[in-house]
Amino acid sequence: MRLGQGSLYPAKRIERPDKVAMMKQMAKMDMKMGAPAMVGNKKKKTPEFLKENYGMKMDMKDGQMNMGMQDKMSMNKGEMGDNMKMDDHKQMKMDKKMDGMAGMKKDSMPMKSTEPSHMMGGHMGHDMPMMQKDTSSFDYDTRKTYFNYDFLKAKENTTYKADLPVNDILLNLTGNMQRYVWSINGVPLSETDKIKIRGGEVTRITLNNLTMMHHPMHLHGHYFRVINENGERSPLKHTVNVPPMQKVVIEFYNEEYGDWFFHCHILYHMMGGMARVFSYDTPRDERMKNFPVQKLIDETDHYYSWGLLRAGSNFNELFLMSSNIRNEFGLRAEFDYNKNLEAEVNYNRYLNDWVRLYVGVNTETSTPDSYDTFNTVGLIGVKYFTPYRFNVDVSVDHQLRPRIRLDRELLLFPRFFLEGEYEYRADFGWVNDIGDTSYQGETQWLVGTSYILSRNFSIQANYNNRYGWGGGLLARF
Ligand SMILES: [Cu+2]
Repeated sequence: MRLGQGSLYPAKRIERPDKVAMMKQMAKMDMKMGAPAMVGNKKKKTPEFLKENYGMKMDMKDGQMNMGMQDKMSMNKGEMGDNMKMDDHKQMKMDKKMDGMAGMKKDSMPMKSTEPSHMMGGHMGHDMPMMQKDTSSFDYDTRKTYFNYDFLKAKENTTYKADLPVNDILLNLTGNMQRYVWSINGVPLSETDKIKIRGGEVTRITLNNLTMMHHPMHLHGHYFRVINENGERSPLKHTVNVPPMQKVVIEFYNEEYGDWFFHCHILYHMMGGMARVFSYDTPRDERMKNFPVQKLIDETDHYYSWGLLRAGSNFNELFLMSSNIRNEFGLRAEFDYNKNLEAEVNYNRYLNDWVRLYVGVNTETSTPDSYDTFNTVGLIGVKYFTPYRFNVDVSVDHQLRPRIRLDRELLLFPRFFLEGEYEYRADFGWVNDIGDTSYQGETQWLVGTSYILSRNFSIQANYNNRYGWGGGLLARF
């Protein structure tokens, strides 16, 4: 069916991306992308440090990319040998000629921004699957109407008096897709102070997006200038979108009072911590008495709970998890049908995005096939989610038995997962009596596959060296 008289344009054919090649390519580029959502050491990892060390280092306002980056880009472009991309560039050139000067300026913006977007398609590191969705599906090259603030021009001069003092603030937008923690300058709202705004001076904020998602940043109670190519006629907005790996400068001058909320308007990001309170350091509005700032802050640091149940013919396994930004409570239990059981509860404290320390209690049946005796130990350990997505867990219990666990899940085909798990625990007899031997080792491993049936259910099959072959259901809730 066709509505209207407009000319028809065929949908663009997009080649199937070679994900393996893209991954290789990304691995070669030694870019640190995605600044941490939780920087850990705030003194060392200042906003300027984050800006320098993460991200694409593209300066959209100056209209040029950082040289180092550009070199890598062009090199990789060549290696890709991507026909599709060539075509786009040719087309770009043609469009420019036809549109003349005016069009050229506008075209040149999205073009610069498109390079990294393509490259990002096979983003390396921790956030790969989500990223792909956000960037590669959107072809910036051919969409000249791609949202661009340079299209907006104020009707009159919006500049402030030139002699006003200017307070420059750098706000890097940061986040971690794996944990879904979003923050500013690597610090979520719940762990920071208000940003002081002084009346009588211009507040100029550089929003530098170090994530692979768009963040429409919104400031309550103010209109700010979005500095663009229209100079003194830069438009006034209360919300500005900051595209992935790009920078937007805003400024405002207001004689307001009290506190004003500034946040990403993707509410999931706001709830994940991507927000700040701007404060004029004057008393808050009386009417806000029942809404203390703490209430807002708590909103952005909720506990979320989820679980996983593996119900199998050989053994069953249950995971329960409850976590906010810094803290996590976990339960893991496995049991078979012959009275063998192991359960562990732990409390984890995140030091940064990938590392957590934990304490826990582990209990397991110490006589095979019987619930008669249990060995219960307290333990302390560290978990690390590594690049290439391995979970590493090293701990020692109060019987001085070190333990290492490794696991990895791999999406092999759409809906089809491969998983592997390995655990080794040694006992050197420092506490326990292990007889004449110098040490005893205990290994447990599992390889398995699962196929996603629905949001909550998968079917699974696995081999566990303790429980043998088996299969059944996997439920997520
Ligand atoms: Cu956001």
